[in-house]
Amino acid sequence: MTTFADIADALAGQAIELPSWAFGNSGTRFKVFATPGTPRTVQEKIADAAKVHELTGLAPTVALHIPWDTVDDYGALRAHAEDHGVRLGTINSNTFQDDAYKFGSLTHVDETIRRKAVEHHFACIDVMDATGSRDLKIWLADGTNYAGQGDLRGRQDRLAESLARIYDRLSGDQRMVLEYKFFEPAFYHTDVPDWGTSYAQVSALGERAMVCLDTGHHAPGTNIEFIVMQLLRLGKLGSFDFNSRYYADDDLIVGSADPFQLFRILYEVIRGGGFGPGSDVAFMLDQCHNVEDKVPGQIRSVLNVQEMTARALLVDRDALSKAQADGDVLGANGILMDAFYTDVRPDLAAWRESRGLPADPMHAYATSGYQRRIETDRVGGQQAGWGA
Ligand code: LRH
Ligand code: MN
Ligand code: MN
Repeated sequence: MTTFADIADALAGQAIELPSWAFGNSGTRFKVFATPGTPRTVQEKIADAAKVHELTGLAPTVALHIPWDTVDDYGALRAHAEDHGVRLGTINSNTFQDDAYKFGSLTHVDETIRRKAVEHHFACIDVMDATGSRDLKIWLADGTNYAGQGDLRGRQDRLAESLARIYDRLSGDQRMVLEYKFFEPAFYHTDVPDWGTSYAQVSALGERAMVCLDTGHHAPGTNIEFIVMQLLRLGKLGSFDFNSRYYADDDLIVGSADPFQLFRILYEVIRGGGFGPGSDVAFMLDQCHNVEDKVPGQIRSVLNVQEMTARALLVDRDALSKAQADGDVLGANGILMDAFYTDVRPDLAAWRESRGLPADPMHAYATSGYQRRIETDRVGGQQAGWGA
């Protein structure tokens, strides 16, 4: 039997990166609702992220999206983050909002467009140098809408060449993580649609190029934990973008739609050595809060990840291995389900208090007065994405 006391130390090392864009207003193509208190600047997004970390101890870094979070002085932004008790994390590039990229960016047939996209990534690496960030995250909207519209093979070859130019620019311990997504905004084909394509592309680059797995970027019914297992087995799982989905890339609060799936994913992460000392898998959120308040939305999200991590750590792995070896189908399944059904919330509350954190961070936020303050102080908050 594994008990909560056995896993308490392992939990202390957990870190979940918050996306700056989760604090901005977001919505669908039908409507973006303005939420009172929304940050007006990237500095205010960082202040909100720091509040999440202060109350949970779980979110020490904030990811930026360039150009959404462009500032003149990244050294000053880094100092601003550190003054608030957090650090700047992953730098996300963006080649999906410029007219030039209508028919592709790193895959475009026109060398001048490809160069523009590659140079945007060089600029992102300059930002990383100033912020001290380790990871450059690349997600491409590149793809086509109609069969025959593009030469699939040629686009893949140009992608390889563009990525190599970007990879060569990295220095020190900087890494590139390549995110895949099976559709949207392109609907016929996407140039990096699946983990296999991402894996093939990053493997050709070298050790510091890895795959980013966004949980919302798979077809319904995909066994995501299997992909997690395989990428860890191959040493190529660089990072997660966590969120929940019912239908497509819904970007809902992680663990809200299917907590059991989150548990199964985290179990494979732990089983595969992707959690704890010696692992460099980055845990990030990639979510948008369309109708709920954003700061508590992020607090709920990191707590959900923590809770499912605790349950996954509780799996009695020795007993599970034995049941598996014995061909004890229902016994093995029962061991996994026992851990999943364990209510760890009282233990986690006590664990937090023993570390000087509020037992219930959601309640602590609700009674802190922070939401009222930002609603009064900030008028005209921004849409997610369109930063300072
Ligand atoms: C694409 C994506 C990617 C982007 C983010 C805003 O759907 O998941 O990670 O950078 O959304
Ligand atoms: Mn993502
Ligand atoms: Mn997405």
